[in-house]
Amino acid sequence: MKGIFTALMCSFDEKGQINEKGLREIVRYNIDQSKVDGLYVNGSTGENFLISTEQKKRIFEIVKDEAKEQVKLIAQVGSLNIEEAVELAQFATDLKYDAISAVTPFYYKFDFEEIKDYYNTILENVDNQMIIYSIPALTGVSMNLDQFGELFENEKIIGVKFTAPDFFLLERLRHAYPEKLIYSSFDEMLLSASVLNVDGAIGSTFNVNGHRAKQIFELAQNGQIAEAREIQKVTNDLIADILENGLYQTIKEILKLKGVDAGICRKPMKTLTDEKIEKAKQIAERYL
Ligand code: NAY
Repeated sequence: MKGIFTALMCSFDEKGQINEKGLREIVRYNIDQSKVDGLYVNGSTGENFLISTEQKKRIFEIVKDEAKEQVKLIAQVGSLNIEEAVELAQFATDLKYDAISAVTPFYYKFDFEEIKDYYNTILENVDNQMIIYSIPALTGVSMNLDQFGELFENEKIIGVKFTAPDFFLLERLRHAYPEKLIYSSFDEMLLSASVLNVDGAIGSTFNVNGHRAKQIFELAQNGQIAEAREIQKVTNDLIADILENGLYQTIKEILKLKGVDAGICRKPMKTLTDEKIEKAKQIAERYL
């Protein structure tokens, strides 16, 4: 379960329906061209919070059918509707996903006991291993070292997707829980996290830049920091341009330029203007 995992995009058509052919092409591109170690399915990048339960299940099915056993698969099942989370966790487990992951419950200001109960409830109902998905900037939910430790007492919780720029907490977690899996999840901070000995990374930009993420991670593991820094620099030039132009939309546009039918983002995400489509082309030509 270690290594570089793409936070997988999903291809949607103008009506917001899943474009199965396009989704299969995205999976293939990640496995065959970028050679990533795994896929994180139905995360933020997969527009998970914009789609129905049936669509989430269909995406799990298509991705598993296309990837088979070629790479590791993590199914993000988190939901404010706990029955939906359990249903998706069972569904992905039946499909033989290697692990499930659940975003911390958000919107209502749940206290820690409620968050703990959410994870334990999902895990009581499913025979699989869980990776906590912590992304305070989007959920407003921050947990401290002791709280992570309390969640980790459940042996089925095998790690955390740590999507935060808090390197103090990251180092403390690494030190305190050497046996748990820690995935760094801001692609622009991959090298810094790798130096702290994370087990892997999960990222949206890996859909187009997975090959460089693999290089950064492997060079850092070999102690070749200067070389890794060069690649992180180019990576961050790319990420800065992508973020300025529109994150998910620009990644989809770049995939299209690579011959992958990545479709468009679901509303209320907007589509790119002609000017931004042109900019995406320039970004692809410059860096990819
Ligand atoms: C997800 O579930 O798809 C992720 O959280 C992937 C992590 C990404 N975060 C978001 C909010 O998209 O890869 C990062 C991020 O896009 C990247 O570092 C650019 O800032």
